[in-house]
Amino acid sequence: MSGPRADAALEAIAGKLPPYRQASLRSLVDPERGEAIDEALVLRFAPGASATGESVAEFHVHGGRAVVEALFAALDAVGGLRPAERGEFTRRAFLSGRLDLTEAEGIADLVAAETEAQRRFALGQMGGSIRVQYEFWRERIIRARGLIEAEIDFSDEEGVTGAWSDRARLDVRGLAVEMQSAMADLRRADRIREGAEVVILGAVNAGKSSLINALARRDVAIVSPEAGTTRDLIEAVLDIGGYRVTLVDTAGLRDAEGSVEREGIRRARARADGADLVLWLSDSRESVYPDELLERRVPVWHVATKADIADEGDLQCVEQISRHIISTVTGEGMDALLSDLGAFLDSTLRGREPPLIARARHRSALAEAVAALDKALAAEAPELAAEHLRIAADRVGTVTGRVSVEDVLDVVFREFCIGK
Ligand SMILES: Nc1nc2c(ncn2[C@@H]2O[C@H](COP(=O)(O)OP(=O)(O)O)[C@@H](O)[C@H]2O)c(=O)[nH]1
Ligand SMILES: [Mg+2]
Repeated sequence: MSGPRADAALEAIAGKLPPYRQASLRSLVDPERGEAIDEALVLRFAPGASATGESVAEFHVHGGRAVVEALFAALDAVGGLRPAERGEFTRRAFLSGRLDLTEAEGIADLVAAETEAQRRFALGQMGGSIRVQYEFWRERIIRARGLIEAEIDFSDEEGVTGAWSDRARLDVRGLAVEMQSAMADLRRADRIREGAEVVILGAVNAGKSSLINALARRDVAIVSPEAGTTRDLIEAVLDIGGYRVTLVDTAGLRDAEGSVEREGIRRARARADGADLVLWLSDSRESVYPDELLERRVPVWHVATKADIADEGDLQCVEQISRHIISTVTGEGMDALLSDLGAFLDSTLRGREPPLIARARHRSALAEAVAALDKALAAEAPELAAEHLRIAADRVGTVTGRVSVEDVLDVVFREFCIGK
């Protein structure tokens, strides 16, 4: 419970108020019916020293549904209370200045985190990694604006109106470059949050579906000696080396007769174009490295399959062109492939610094801020430049929530679960 009535409600149900921050055992009693509900630990936090910044009280009850329902009924009888909305505790924490919007978003991500990389990224954000940078940018924009405004005042005195100084210009240009390069981080952040994508391509019967099944440790795709079995895209979500990865199995590439298979092949190529990595599979006994791979901008690893039924000569030949030689039947080469994938994801996604953009919201604010900085740089008149800088600072401020952002709040807190 959070808010001014928290203490009164706690007292009505648990009796004597415990000292702040000290877990205390109490009998919970329905104040209306006088009936015992549970034996529970209760906790109490002072306004200004709680998660929401308000007076907070907690019941740690035995979790049976009947217990919780009886407690809710008792709370209802106390009056003046209502169930929290999604993310309302965090929202109140934001409104009372305990955290900024990016930190609130970090909490939502931490609650939803499934992989190590997601957890690490969310924890950093919850701790202010993004807030600190945006506040720093905003301060520097405001400082540059102050510099220009001082020049405006000064030039009035001297009776000269001229262009604004090179010093302020240099600052603004530096800021624009920094913020622009941070915008490129959205893809990396997306990959950490949503997962990277690895697409399996190759000729029919190369063993693509067998590989996705082996990696997913379950039968997601139908495996069959009949060519052209897989015709649509099949996805499996995996955790490889702490990163979330969507693995995509595709229709084998060949000059297909049926229109359904042709569509499958078109989709396979399109999906590969947007992937982070392509695994090109081919049977060790007839290994080919088609030209179409060389034209791709996405990195491609050549993987030779069915090592168990290839002979010495075949294997010597594929060793020249393959990054990995595997067999899904014996498991040969599978560990090496997995650890290579883990290292690849780590090097592409981890980076030296965590991304400074976690969401599209951050990116569009940054884009608007950079556009305003560019306009300031293009402006001759210092008054105009100062106005564009004011806009830029405002846009950066919307990310942390320093600038009034009523309309953003619903978007940010909607994705929370109830009770956070
Ligand atoms: N011996 C052997 N056969 C395999 C291996 N991988 C796949 N196959 C067989 O090759 C055929 C085609 O496999 P599949 O995974 O459906 O290939 P796709 O068309 O590329 O999806 C099936 O009969 C599989 O059992 C392997 O590592 N060793
Ligand atoms: Mg298949």
